[in-house]
Amino acid sequence: MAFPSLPGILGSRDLHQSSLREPQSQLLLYAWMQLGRLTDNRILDLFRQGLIKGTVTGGQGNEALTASLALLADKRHDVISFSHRGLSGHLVWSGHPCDHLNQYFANAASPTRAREGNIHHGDPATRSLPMISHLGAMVSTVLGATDSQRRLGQPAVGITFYGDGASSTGDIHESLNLAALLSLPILFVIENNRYAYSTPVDEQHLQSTALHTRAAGYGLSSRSIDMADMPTAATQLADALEAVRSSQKPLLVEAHTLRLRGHAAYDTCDYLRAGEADDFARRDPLPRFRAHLASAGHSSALDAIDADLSAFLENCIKHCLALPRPSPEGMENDLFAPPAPPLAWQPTPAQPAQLNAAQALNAALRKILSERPESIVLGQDIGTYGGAFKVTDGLLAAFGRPRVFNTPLAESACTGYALGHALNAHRPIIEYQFADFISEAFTHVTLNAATMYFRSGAAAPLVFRLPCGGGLTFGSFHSQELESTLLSMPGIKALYPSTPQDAFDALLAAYEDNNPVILFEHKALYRRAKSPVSWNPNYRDVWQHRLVRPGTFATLVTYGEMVHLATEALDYIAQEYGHEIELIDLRCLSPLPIEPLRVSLARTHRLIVLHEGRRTHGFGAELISRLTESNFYDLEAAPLRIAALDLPVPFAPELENAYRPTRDKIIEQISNWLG
Ligand SMILES: Cc1ncc(C[n+]2csc(CCOP(=O)(O)OP(=O)(O)O)c2C)c(N)n1
Ligand SMILES: [Mg+2]
Repeated sequence: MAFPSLPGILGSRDLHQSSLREPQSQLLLYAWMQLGRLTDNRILDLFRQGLIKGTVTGGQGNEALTASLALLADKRHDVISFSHRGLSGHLVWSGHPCDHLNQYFANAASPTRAREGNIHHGDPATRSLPMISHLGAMVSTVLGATDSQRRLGQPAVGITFYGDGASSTGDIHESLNLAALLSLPILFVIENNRYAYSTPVDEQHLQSTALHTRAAGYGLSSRSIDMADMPTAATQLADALEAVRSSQKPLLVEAHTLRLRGHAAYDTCDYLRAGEADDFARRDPLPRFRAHLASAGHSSALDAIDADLSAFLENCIKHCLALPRPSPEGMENDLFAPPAPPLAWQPTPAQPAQLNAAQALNAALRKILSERPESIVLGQDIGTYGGAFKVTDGLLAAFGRPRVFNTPLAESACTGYALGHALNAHRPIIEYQFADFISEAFTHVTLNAATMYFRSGAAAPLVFRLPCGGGLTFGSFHSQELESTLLSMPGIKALYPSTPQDAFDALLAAYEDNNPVILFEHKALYRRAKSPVSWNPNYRDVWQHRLVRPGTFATLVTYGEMVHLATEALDYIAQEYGHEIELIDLRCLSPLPIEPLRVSLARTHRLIVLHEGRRTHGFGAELISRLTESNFYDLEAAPLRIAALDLPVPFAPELENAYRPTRDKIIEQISNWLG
């Protein structure tokens, strides 16, 4: 069933700076603003009737800002992210109003397939980046997608909206700095509506009406625009947008805007100061703009627009209320983007070279950078210095900036930036100096990137390289194994190679996957030993386990550095006890290749799980649960779990050895288990 036809006045979604003075342009702008207001008002009614769930954060009072910029933008190239007050902008930018109503109704055909609610959507195909709730997070993602556009030679500007409250988040500050450093054409727009939930802006910042002055700290220009007076404000926005487009530099605009219905549907606004509500009503741009147009002789045109839009909106609501509800069927198949065919790799290096894991990863990065023009490599100190562990040694010299570049010390924004690239046309490989520092980017990794495909249908091909693990006396903040923490969040794939060849193969396999993939790189393996590394046509096998040694007495499952410790321990056990224990290197931690473990266990009847991470909530808990569920009647003994102590990683070698599994402790625990 086709959506109701758009009224004629909504026939255009483009406004040009030069035509803003023309009555037709102003009526068009008014019409889109009015559609936004009417829609937000009806959404509130429908929410109160129980026909819309979740929460409703209305854009009433903010229409002038988001509709103007959406109309003025070049929608063929530009990138945008709206805030939770941006419905008017969404309506202009893409789709039919019914698409956006479907999102609110959580209908089957909603842009997020009902997997996200309210205004948490976008349109990745037209570079409207789907919003996540975490305030501030969308900004860096716009930076990345805009940079990706620029690298493709597109004359794009990125426009990103955030509130006065959000402007206090670290992500915003990291993003302002990053945009300044990379000289990105970004229009940062603060929606200063004087409140963040119930907190007045003067409890947010010292300069409550001059948030834009912060730009100077990053070497950026800024402007302040009062949105009350349209069309003057629209002209000022057009000038700001044009300034970014022509200068190709970031600009911060503080728009003094309104939040007329409080924070959300349930907000009684008791916290407003005396007279403030009246002041808001007086400054409402929509009736002021209407009065301005009426006084210029357009009353009957305005009346006709209002009537047409109201009738159209009611038709849209009726239409959407009759559309099918979502079904959970097949939902679990949509966590990951479907497998893509292998990339057309050159079969090089054909001759095996003796490499350690760091060198193997370097070789894989060189291969990717030389064969795949869409690849970029970024991280702290990865340029001239070659990375803290020299994995990126020589890449900057060989491939140059901007394909290989140092990032500022800003894991969160740099991860969002990489995600923006991935959503557009590039495939970033981002190195975290130590795995531990990914905690700074937790939102972007586990909520923004990891959920992207499920909630928007957009693939996010990204590789996160994590030098992890201990045994090197680096203490609590440079030694952690974070696989169970990160992988308890759905939507991330993960590989954990234990040999130089697997490291080489894993990087290629991770790179060509259409999902965010974590590559765990145990630091002790970087220089552990050299072994032959060459092009392996079966490089995709790293998504499966590797049988390290066959056995009949028990199955030991492990990964990473522990594969090597376990090999030594099992040699000893075989000699001392005559028990041949099968050793499986898991290699892939997500999605978990569980079936081969079941087959092995059905044959050996005993299970040992070994990992370097902590015991409680550790990865072994998941492995043992799953295998016990499926193979309970095969088991002839209680499973043995060998893991680190439930402590922060201690520093001194004596303490760290007591903390994490060692060859001798593995032998001791298996011996005790044998009884
Ligand atoms: C990082 C983060 N912390 C807390 C929240 C909960 N929250 C949602 S909206 C909001 C207030 C936002 O204020 P502001 O940025 O000024 O935007 P406004 O709602 O005023 O448009 C808060 C605290 C959130 N979404 N994200
Ligand atoms: Mg606010």
